[in-house]
Amino acid sequence: MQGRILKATGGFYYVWSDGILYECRARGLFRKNGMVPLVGDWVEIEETGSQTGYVTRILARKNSLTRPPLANLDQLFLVISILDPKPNLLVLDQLIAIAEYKKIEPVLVITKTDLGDWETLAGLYRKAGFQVFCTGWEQDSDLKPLQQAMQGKISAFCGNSGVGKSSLLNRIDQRLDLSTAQTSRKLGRGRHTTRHVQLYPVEGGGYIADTPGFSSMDLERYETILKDQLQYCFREFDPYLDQCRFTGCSHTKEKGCAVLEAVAKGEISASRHESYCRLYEEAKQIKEWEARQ
Ligand SMILES: Nc1nc2c(ncn2[C@@H]2O[C@H](COP(=O)(O)OP(=O)(O)OP(=O)(O)O)[C@@H](O)[C@H]2O)c(=O)[nH]1
Ligand SMILES: [Mg+2]
Ligand SMILES: [Zn+2]
Repeated sequence: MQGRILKATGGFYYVWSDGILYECRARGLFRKNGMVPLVGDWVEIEETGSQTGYVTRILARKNSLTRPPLANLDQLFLVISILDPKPNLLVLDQLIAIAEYKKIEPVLVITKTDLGDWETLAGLYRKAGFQVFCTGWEQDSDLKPLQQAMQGKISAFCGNSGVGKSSLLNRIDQRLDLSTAQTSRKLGRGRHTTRHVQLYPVEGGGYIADTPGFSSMDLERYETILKDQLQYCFREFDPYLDQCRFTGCSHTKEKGCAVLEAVAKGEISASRHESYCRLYEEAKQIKEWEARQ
């Protein structure tokens, strides 16, 4: 039997197969070959009861992420709030780059538009070539288009703790009834409200994952992108990459760099290029560090 893992918690995998949710354990063999089943995985299961079983095989993955731990994503909704917490563009650009690297379409969702200027941020990322949805208390014009963008795809909401991921999913589909900082404050559960990754069915087809938020420090040991690949993870650099004077241009400080010229002319935003330079420096160090091993 085959099915999809919708939730993983406490050593159990919840596999949806043919209209039944099976509570499964994983066979020991996964530990041996170092492969851990992920939410989103398409797996083979062996029934041991009417709603229990074993995960015996993970079918080939389209892609996977370690944080949030998910497999087979079509798109990643990167959720950032205008305030509370304030956007960290370096972290955002890093997440976008990782999504691009893994061929997962990054889509931006700006929340809490009631708390300040959101048009500048939306404009910046639209100009860079991304789809951007904007929502806030008393701004729900993008809820329907956002719901439509989720249909027929496997997507995830990803972003800092407290940006309003769960609140937004509740507004899109009231039946979800996810706990949010607002509803759980009384329980005194601390900063993080959502505790596990779970895929929920989308009305009209597809799945959407709510994920626990991270703090920017968590990202240090995130996926690494090789420095020479990083340029391809900034989509607005594309038209300029073959116009630099030197082959192997790093697009950080070279004379005759077409990317730098585009930044100077305002065709590429300075903040995106700054993130690129910071990530490039990090990528360089990782390589040197690895080489020393
Ligand atoms: N002003 C304003 N506050 C919002 C909005 N959306 C959510 N909030 C508030 O932001 C807080 C955090 O919301 P959550 O939905 O729990 O955030 P989350 O991203 O799911 O957080 P984690 O589960 O910890 O990752 C709550 O107190 C919400 O009421 C909004 O559009 N405007
Ligand atoms: Mg949440
Ligand atoms: Zn260049």
